[in-house]
Amino acid sequence: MAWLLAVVLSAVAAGCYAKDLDFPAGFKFGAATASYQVEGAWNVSDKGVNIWDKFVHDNPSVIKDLSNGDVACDSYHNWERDIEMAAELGLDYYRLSLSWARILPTGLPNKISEDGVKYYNNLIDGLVAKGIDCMVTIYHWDLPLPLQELGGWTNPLIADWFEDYARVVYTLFGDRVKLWLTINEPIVVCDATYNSGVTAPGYLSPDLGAYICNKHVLLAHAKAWRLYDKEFRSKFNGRVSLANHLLWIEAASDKYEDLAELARQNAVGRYSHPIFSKEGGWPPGIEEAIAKACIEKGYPKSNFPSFTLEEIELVRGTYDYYGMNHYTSRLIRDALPGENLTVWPFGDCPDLHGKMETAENWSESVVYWFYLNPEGIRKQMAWLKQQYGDLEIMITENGMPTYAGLNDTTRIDFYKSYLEQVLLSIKEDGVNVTHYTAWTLMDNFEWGDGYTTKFGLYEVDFEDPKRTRTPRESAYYYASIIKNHSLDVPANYTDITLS
Ligand SMILES: *[C@@H]1O[C@H](CO)[C@@H](O)[C@H](O)[C@H]1NC(C)=O
Ligand SMILES: *[C@@H]1O[C@H](CO)[C@@H](O)[C@H](O)[C@H]1NC(C)=O
Ligand SMILES: *[C@@H]1O[C@H](CO)[C@@H](O)[C@H](O)[C@H]1NC(C)=O
Ligand SMILES: *[C@@H]1O[C@H](CO)[C@@H](O)[C@H](O)[C@H]1NC(C)=O
Ligand SMILES: *[C@@H]1O[C@H](CO)[C@@H](O)[C@H](O)[C@H]1NC(C)=O
Ligand SMILES: *[C@@H]1O[C@H](CO)[C@@H](O)[C@H](O)[C@H]1NC(C)=O
Ligand SMILES: CC(=O)N[C@H]1CO[C@H](CO)[C@@H](O)[C@@H]1O
Repeated sequence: MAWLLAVVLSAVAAGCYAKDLDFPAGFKFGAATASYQVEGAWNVSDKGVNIWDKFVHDNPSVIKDLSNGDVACDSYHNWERDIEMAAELGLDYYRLSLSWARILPTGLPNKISEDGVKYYNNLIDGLVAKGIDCMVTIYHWDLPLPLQELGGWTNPLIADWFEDYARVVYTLFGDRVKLWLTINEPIVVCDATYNSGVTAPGYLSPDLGAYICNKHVLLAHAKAWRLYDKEFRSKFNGRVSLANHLLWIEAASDKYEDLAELARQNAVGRYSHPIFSKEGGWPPGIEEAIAKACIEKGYPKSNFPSFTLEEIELVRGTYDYYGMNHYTSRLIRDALPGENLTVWPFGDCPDLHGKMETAENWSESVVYWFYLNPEGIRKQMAWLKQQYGDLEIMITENGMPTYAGLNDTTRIDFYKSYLEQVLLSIKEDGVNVTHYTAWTLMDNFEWGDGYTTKFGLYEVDFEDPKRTRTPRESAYYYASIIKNHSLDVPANYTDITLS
């Protein structure tokens, strides 16, 4: 009888295994890009200049390979090919971003560019015709230059400028776009930008810029969400959130648990608590911690802005789901006296005297800030649920960098290991994850790394004027996951036809 029992048990095990690798019915897969990283055509027609155009032209040496996004993937001209790739992968949706200055050359709605609108209409219509939904980011870092010259995200009026821009794009595209993200990664827009000076507009403002910007992006997001809720939701029935960049932070040892929690509130909470928590406002402990840091640095009082009660209510609850970009993890411990602390977000945590480390068994990628820790994505989502309740989570970016080459076994392993953790979140932790977005559809201008590192499912030949795209092995793998609705993909998955 033993052999029969063994056969039955292994059949049960195989059955469970297959089932456990299946995604829930209705789970959706997408891939993402961003306007400045793919579009090129920086000076066509009446497009206005944005802060990335100016930053890379004025400071070519800040980009590793001295490159820029003037042409990038030339998606402005290759949009039909982009749609074809999205379709052959079987994507349920494509996440793209709108270039503010391409639509509103002055940044303000006094003038709408016909050519800019036509480009996005072609792209959106083409996707819809193939049955692919659009997830549209309204702002992915390319601020029109005239608004930057008035202070950009440090000018409180930005909330109104952004609301006006949002009204234009909801009006133009809202009939076909049902998933909106107001702002991509505000922690990069604010903290990385003003604390490091190495992203556009390249303006360093330590201890001040990031804090002011932090408040203004929240107000801008909130106004754009409320506008949709009030004037567009009943007509278009879409959903709006923002995409936060979440670095998962753990204590380096038990004695740093409180520090780790404060660091999570600093990294995630400053851009989430005001929107997603029941009570709203800044996260617990943060105002006090930053005030202390400011006084220590010699300021007479805290540089961190407070919210009025009215502002707390304006921002609180302005979401229809949680949009999460996730890449990597860190361990945190107390800094040693005199220890050199680098700045947020991929450095240390100077305001909290926290030193970041990585675990020995997290393998390195080709990018200095990126270590692989698949369990981090699951722990991050469990933390979100514990903090903000049972929200719907859409993973709006996840992916890994490699060097050039079509045989990207490490990327396949990455998607497999991270998606396994997503399945565990859903099935073991009861987290309501409904969307997964691969970053990125194709290689593109990777900000400070230029074209030296590649995140694409498709390789792009940047030497070729046509910017030819070729599927990597990971593209076949991802297409097969989507087709199979499971991580249990057939062994012959590379036989799928991609062009
Ligand atoms: C646009 O920029 C390119 C460089 O990327 C330049 O060669 C071209 O002359 C510019 N076109 C116009 C109309 O200014
Ligand atoms: C501190 O770290 C920064 C960034 O890595 C480096 O440029 C600087 O030289 C370091 N300073 C000291 C005193 O080690
Ligand atoms: C790293 O080691 C920890 C502790 O042993 C373990 O829980 C975790 O699963 C390991 N992670 C990886 C990526 O191997
Ligand atoms: C997940 O969230 C969506 C949207 O709110 C909801 O329709 C769905 O029922 C939720 N699923 C679970 C398993 O809670
Ligand atoms: C890709 O590389 C791996 C590891 O080097 C190798 O096992 C595999 O056969 C290669 N696949 C292709 C299609 O070349
Ligand atoms: C893989 O092999 C199976 C069985 O031979 C076949 O039915 C299926 O069509 C193949 N898949 C692809 C993508 O060619
Ligand atoms: C839903 C689906 O197509 N499932 C298939 C995934 O791949 C495994 C292994 O080839 C098949 O057994 C499933 O039927």
